[in-house]
Amino acid sequence: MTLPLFDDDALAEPSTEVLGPAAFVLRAFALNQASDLLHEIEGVANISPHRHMTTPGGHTMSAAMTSCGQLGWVSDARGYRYVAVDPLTGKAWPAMPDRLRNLAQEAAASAGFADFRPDTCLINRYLPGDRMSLHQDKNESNLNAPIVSVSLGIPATFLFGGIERSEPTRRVQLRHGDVVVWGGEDRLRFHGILPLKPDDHRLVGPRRFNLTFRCAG
Ligand code: MD3
Ligand code: FE
Repeated sequence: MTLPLFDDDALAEPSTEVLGPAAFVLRAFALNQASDLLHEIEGVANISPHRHMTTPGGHTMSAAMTSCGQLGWVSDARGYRYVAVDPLTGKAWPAMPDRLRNLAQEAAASAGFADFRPDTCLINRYLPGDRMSLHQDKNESNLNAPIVSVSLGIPATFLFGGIERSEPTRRVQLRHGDVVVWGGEDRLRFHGILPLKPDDHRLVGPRRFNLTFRCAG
């Protein structure tokens, strides 16, 4: 049987979808750890709360963000960058919980990337209607390392394009428990998230969390 447990969930049975030469969707990879992961996210957000950052162009991002690990991602009028101190609290970002790091490392290994040691995890929180416009992730110092992303909560339509913004995009549904690994030649693909539809996840509520593990420093 490969039916979802609930409509919002990844297929309950793990499977791998190949998106590119070095990009893989690991369906349901994090499904059985979801409630532990949500507790870890809560612990991080109790120290460094989710907040809406401003883009260099002066727009407010619709997803709210926080980070854990040695570095955290920030955006403001001066640009996008990774910093060791959370500008909201004036303190170091909360440490990356072992459970989160281990999950990311296992996902990377099962996609063929051994010894993935992320130094940051960006935690995006989306409410219905929130989106993320097409972009590349290239502020990380080590672009040879993959990015591992974990989706929790209500589903989202992920857009993934080419190395040039003008290339066509594919749509991939990301559900509660899905993990995606992007490395190699797929690492610099343009990607984004369409506005989330109104929905309510029985465990997470009317929201979606996305964790992205990176080697930024
Ligand atoms: C493909 N987040 O935080 S995760 C981001 O669902 C971001 O919140 C989205 O894009 C989200 O930067 C998408 C999937 C993802 C993450 C990084 C990638 C796909 C990627 C980097 C390169 C190529
Ligand atoms: Fe991104």
